[in-house]
Amino acid sequence: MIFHVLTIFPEFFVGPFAHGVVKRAQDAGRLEIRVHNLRDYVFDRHKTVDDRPFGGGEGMVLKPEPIFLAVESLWPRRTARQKVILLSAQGRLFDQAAANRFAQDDELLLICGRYEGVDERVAEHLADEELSIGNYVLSGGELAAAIVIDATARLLPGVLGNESSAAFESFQETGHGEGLLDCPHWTRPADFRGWKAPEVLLNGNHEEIRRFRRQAAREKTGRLREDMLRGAERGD
Ligand code: 9D3
Repeated sequence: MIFHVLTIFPEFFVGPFAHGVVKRAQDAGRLEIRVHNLRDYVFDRHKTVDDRPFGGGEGMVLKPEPIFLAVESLWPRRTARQKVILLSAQGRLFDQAAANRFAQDDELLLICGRYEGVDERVAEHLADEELSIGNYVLSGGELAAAIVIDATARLLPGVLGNESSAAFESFQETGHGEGLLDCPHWTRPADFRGWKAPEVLLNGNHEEIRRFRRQAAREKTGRLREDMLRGAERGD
């Protein structure tokens, strides 16, 4: 699959895609990431990407023309499997279900918002979806774009090496059913500074281990993610 990123900070993306699963996906030819500089699509004398908001107020707003021009020049004839995603603080929350959907697409173009925001006509008439990665304030959409690409890339067939593991997680299964957090994990040493790994995990009784992990996942979900437990009770 091909990801396009449209940004005023193209150099931002050198680091995030040079490691781990995203690097391997690119090396394996499963994933291509093309970063485009929004300023390459600005043709006015002053090379301005932003302007003051109508109605007044703080900050600047990304102008619509360069963004429309960029998308139209990358995709002169856009198909249904070529999606435009606007990353903004005002978007719907990105989640695992969205990553699963994106992994089915051929080409995705991520527009990184900056400044106070993006002219609303981009959301209304160009983007298929407007997404936020969480309820906190970032200074732009670049980190969000890297996160969307990471979450999607690892779902692509052949990327994790283990086909079934991606499919498994992509249904948001934990192995303990019912949408809980993953169970906690321990490794050697069994005794680290007097803090012991649970004995049950060392005894080789797989049925007992399975029950322990399920209970530990429930306990941890209840403690850290009450919202997920309520979801599990509702069955969603
Ligand atoms: C006055 C309110 N504004 C700033 C405090 C709103 C605002 C404008 C622009 C908040 C954030 C941004 C820039 N953020 C993004 O472009 C962004 C974002 C985010 O802030 N949080 C979570 N996901 C995303 S995706 C893009």
